[in-house]
Amino acid sequence: MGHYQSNVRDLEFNLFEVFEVQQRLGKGVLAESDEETVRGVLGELNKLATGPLAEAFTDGDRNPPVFDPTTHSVTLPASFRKSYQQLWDGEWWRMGLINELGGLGLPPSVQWAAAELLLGSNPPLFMYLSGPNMAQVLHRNGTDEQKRWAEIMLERGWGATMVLTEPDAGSDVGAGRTKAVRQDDGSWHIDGVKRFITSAEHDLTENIVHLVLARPEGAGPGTKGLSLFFVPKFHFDHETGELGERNGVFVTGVEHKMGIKASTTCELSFGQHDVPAKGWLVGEVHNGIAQMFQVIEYARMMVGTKAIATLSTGYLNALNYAKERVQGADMTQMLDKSAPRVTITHHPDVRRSLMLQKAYAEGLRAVYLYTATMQDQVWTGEGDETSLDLAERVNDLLLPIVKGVGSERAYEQLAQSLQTLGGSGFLQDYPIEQYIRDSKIDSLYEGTTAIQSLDFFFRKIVRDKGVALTHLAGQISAFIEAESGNGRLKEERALLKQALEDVQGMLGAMFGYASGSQEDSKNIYKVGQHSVRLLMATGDLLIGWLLQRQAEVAIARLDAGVTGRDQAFYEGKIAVASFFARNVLPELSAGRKIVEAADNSLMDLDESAF
Ligand code: ST9
Ligand code: FAD
Repeated sequence: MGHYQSNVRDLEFNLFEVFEVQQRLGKGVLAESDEETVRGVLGELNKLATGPLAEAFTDGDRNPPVFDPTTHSVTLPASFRKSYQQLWDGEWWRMGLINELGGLGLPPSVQWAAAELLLGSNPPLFMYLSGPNMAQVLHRNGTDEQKRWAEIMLERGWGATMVLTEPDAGSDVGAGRTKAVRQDDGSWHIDGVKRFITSAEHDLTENIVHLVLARPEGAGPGTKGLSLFFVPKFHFDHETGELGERNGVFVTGVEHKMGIKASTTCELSFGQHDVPAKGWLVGEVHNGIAQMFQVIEYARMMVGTKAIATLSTGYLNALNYAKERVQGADMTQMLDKSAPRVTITHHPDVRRSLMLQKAYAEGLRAVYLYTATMQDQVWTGEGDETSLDLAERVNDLLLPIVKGVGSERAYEQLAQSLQTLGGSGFLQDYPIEQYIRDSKIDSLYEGTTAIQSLDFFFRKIVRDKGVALTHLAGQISAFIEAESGNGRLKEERALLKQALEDVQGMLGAMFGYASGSQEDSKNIYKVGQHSVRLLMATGDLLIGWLLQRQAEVAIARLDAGVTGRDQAFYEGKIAVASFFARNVLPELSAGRKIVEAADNSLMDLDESAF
C-alpha cells in the first residue's frame, strides 16, 4: 500500500451532504456534470492518487532533481516523470479550465476536492501541472494574439511559473529591481535575477512559460510600478507553436531544501548570458500586480489545500498505526503489572491527540471547501450583482484563513501525528517525517503567515468595511440561534457563541488600536503584535462552526437510521464537533484577554535585550 491515505468519504460528505453542490450541477456552465459524474471523477482520481502517483512521492524525496550548471538543465527522477505523464495523459489538467478552453465543466468546489487528492498524494506533481491554469490567466488578460499563445500552451502541454521574488524582494514584492526595456518591435528585454522560482527548470515539458513581474524603465516604485511579462524559455512560432531559438532566461542554481525536494526551486537569470531575455507585456497594459494576484489567489488556495491534504493523510496514517500498536495496560489497570496489554488507542492522551488531529484535518477541509463554494458562485455567475459581489468578498476574506491557518495548523498537528507513532514516527520507514518536511514550506511561500494576517485584517476586514465578515458572523449567529440538531449540541452551540463573541472582542480591540494610530502612530504596533492571533482565532471559530454544521447533518442521518460504516462516520462527526467545542474554543477567551490588554512594551524594548 502506498503512503497516501485519502478521505473521499469526507470529501463527498462535504460536497453533497453539507454544502449540497449538486444543486448547482446540470445547469449553465455546469450542464455536463451531475452528482454521479463528480463521484466518478473523485473515484477515478483517488485510484490514481493512492496508487501510481503516490509511488513517486518517496523517490522524489530521496533522489531529488539533478541540476547541470553547464547546460542550465534539470533531470527529474524517472518515477516522477512517469507519474507526471500519467496525469497528463489522463487529461486531469483540464479540471481547472473554463469550458471554452476545454475544461471538464466542474465547479471549483469539485476542482479543489480533486486537487486535495493530488496534493495529498504528491504535491510537486500538482505544482508542475500548473501550465494549463497559467495559460488560462494569460487567456483572460492577454491581447488577441496572446490568447492564441495561451491555446498553444494548452495544445503543447507547456509548463509555467510565477516569477516575483528577488534576493531583496520577498514579502516586499514592490522592492523588486528586475527591469524591462521596451524594444522597437513591441517586445521587451527583461534584465535581472529572480530567486526561489518553482518549476523554472525540469524535463517534463518541451517549453516553460514564465510570467514575470518586472519594472519598465521609468515606472514608479513599489508594486504598482511593476508590469507582468510573458517570457518563454524557447521562442516559438506564434501561430503554430513550433519551437525556435533559446530565449535568454536561464536557471543558474537549484536550491537544496528541507522538503518538497522533487519540486525545483530555482535562481532564474534574465538577460545575464549574452542572449536577451525577450518578454511581452501581458494584455499590453501596465497592471502587473493586479494581474499577478489572479495567479496568487489561486496559488494561496492551492497551498492551503496542500497543507490540509497532508495533515489528513498524516492523521489517517497515525490512526492506522495507533489501532495496531500494542503498548501498556489500560489506565484503569495501571497498577496491575499482569494486566493485558492494549492498543495505544486505549490511552486517553493518544485519543486526545488523535481527536485533535481529526478536528483540524476535517475542520480545515470543511473550511477550504466552504471557501470553494463561494468560488462556485463566481464561476457559474448565478445570482444578482449584490450576491455575486458578496461571494467574491467572502472568498477573499477566507483565502488568508485557508492559506495561513491551514498551513500553520497542518504543520503543528503533523507533529502530533508523528508523536502518535512514537520513535517509529522519526524513521523514514513511515511517511510522516517527510510530510512534516514537505509541509513546512506552506507557511512560508505565497506570503508568510504574518503577511496573511496583515492581509486579513487590513485588506479583507478594514478595507472591506467588514462587509464579508459581517455576513459570515451573521451566518454563524443564525446557526447558533437555530434549534435544528434535535436539541442536541446545545452546550456546543453555547461554546460557539462565546467563541464568536471572543473573536468580535479581539476585533473590537484591534479596530480601536488601528483608529488610535491616528493620534499616536505607534498604536498600530498593537495590531501588528496580534494579527496572527486574530487570524488563528478566526480559523478556530470557523472550524468550530463548520464541524457543528456537519454534526447537525450527522444527527439527522443517524435519526433517519443508518448502520455499519455510515453510522460510525456520523458518530465521529458528532464526537469531533463536541470535542473541538469543549477543548479548543474556550481557549479563544484567553486570546481575547491578551489582545484587549495589549501594550507596546515589546516594541519599546531595545534590540540588545533580545
Ligand atoms: C510563490 C509561489 O511563493 C509558491 C508556490 C508555487 C506553486 C507553483 C505555481 C502554481 C500556481 C498556478 C497558478 C495558476 C493560476 C490559476 C488561476 C486560475 C484561473 N488580493 O496592499 P498593497 C494587489 S510566489 C488581491 O498596497 P504592497 C492589488 O492589486 C511569491 N490583490 O501592497 C493592490 O492594489 P489595490 C508569492 C491584492 O504594500 C496591490 O496588490 N509572494 C491583494 O504594495 C498593492 O497592494 C507573495 O505572496 C490580495 N490579497 O505590497 C508576496 N493584496 O490596493 C507576499 C494586494 O489598488 N507579500 N493586492 O487593489 C504580499 O502579499 C504583500 O502584502 C504585498 C505588499 C506584496 C502585496
Ligand atoms: P522575508 O520577506 O525576508 O521574511 C522573513 C520573515 O520576516 C518572515 O517570518 C516574515 O513573515 C517576516 N516579515 C517580513 N515582512 C514582514 C512584515 N511586513 N510584517 C511582518 N512580518 C514580516 N517566489 C516566487 O516568486 N515564485 C515561486 O515560484 C516561488 N516558489 C518558492 C518555493 C520555495 C521552496 C521557497 C522557499 C520560496 C518560493 N518563493 C517563490 C518565494 C516565497 O514566496 C518567499 O520566500 C516568501 O514570499 C517570503 O519571502 P522571503 O523568503 O524573502 O522572507
